[in-house]
Amino acid sequence: MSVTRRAFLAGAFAAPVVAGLKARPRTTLLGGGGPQPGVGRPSPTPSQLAWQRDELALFLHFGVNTFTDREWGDGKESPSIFNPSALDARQWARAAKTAGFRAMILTAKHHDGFCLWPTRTTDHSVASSPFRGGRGDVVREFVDACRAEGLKPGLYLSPWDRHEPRYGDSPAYNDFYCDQLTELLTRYGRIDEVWFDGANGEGPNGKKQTYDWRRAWGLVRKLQPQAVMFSDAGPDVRWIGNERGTAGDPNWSTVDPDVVSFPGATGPRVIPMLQHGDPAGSAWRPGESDVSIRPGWFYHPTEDAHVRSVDDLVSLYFSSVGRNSKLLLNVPPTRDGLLHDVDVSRLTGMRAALDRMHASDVTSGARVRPAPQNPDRAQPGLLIQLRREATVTVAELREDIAHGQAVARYALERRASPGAPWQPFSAGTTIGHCRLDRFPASAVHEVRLTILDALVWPQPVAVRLFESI
Ligand code: FUL
Repeated sequence: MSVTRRAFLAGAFAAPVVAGLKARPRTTLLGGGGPQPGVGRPSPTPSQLAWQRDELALFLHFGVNTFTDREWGDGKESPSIFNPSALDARQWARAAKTAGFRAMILTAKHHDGFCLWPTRTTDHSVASSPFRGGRGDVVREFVDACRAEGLKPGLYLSPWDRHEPRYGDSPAYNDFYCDQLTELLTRYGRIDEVWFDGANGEGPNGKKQTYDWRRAWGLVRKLQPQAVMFSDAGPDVRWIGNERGTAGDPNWSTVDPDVVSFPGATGPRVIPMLQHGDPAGSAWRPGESDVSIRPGWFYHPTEDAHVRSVDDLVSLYFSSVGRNSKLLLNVPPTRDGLLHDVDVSRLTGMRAALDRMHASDVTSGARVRPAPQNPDRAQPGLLIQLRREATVTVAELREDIAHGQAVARYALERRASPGAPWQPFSAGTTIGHCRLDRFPASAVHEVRLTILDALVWPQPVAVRLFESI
């Protein structure tokens, strides 16, 4: 527990201060009881909490498209083209770990229907390919590499399957899909995330498939109860509503589940709900921001010159992790089965840049007190007096979301030196698991955080300020 957090617990939200927090209509979320922090409000399961605390996951789009130079295969690809001769999943995992990622998600099957594991459900798999003489299993190598590097494995199994003839014959295809899920969730030990894409295109027979989501979700719960399931509609974590790596602002981790009740749901309220969540929402469903380091999701040699820059990756971190989301960054393996050197160097550069930004926590050892209250506004706040004057470029705020999310609006002010006037410094909406604000280098001696609006009495908010080195 940080010094600031300890002080906040001890002081800023002790009874006299909390008692002054404006009673807002939304406190009815408490179900009519007294406004105690978190009581009766949606809060994360242990798996959702662990998922969010990981902050960074690497996405790996890999399959026949890697060899055809396409983004969406049509299902007619011959397995004979799949031959990543130098495949080394440990190289993927080492690159991820070195860059501070804590999980990886592999496309076990994309829309083309080609399976990266030797499934019993179809011949359209690695078992029919020249990879490792037809005895290869990319999912196995991926999971083993995750375990070896201490990363959590996740799997993407596309419901849309352009190869499988049963697609569009709804009950039969749903059986087939659940059989594939069962293989993936019983053969490889613990899987931490199952990624359901909402794409629901035509079948090879031109027929439309009706997915049985309740059944698929129930199967995951039964076979891997600790895994979080991702889709537009969760049920555990939601798509953030775009593929640009940008969470909404505000971004609540709660949603109204009726607005996005199944993956692929449409309507005017869907994207705003995915982007922003809903402070009055009844389901805890934090947002995951998926985005690719390259223009495409799969590797294309022509995109080697279009890999995102380090600055760009750092911006993605601020617009996702820094807005109470998780960043799922796609880095696609090449035809050799390796992450490209350019991509790996950008990941390393991103880590170095983030480490430089966070190297000097000037709030460490600071004096922390409750802010004197303005009786008219009666908003809780916090005064942080640094041990020295510092030049600050990043502010990090964190709510203790184990009991839910509360803060709707906050402001930070600074004093450049003792006795100097207070100046606005930064302001924002939601905080949640992590809120990061970046600003031009600013001289700071003392900082005042004010919680301007909150659903309920907030749990302690941890504040850290960083000086760039
Ligand atoms: C989309 C897919 O259609 C893309 O190919 C990619 O897999 C992306 C992450 O999800 O819906």
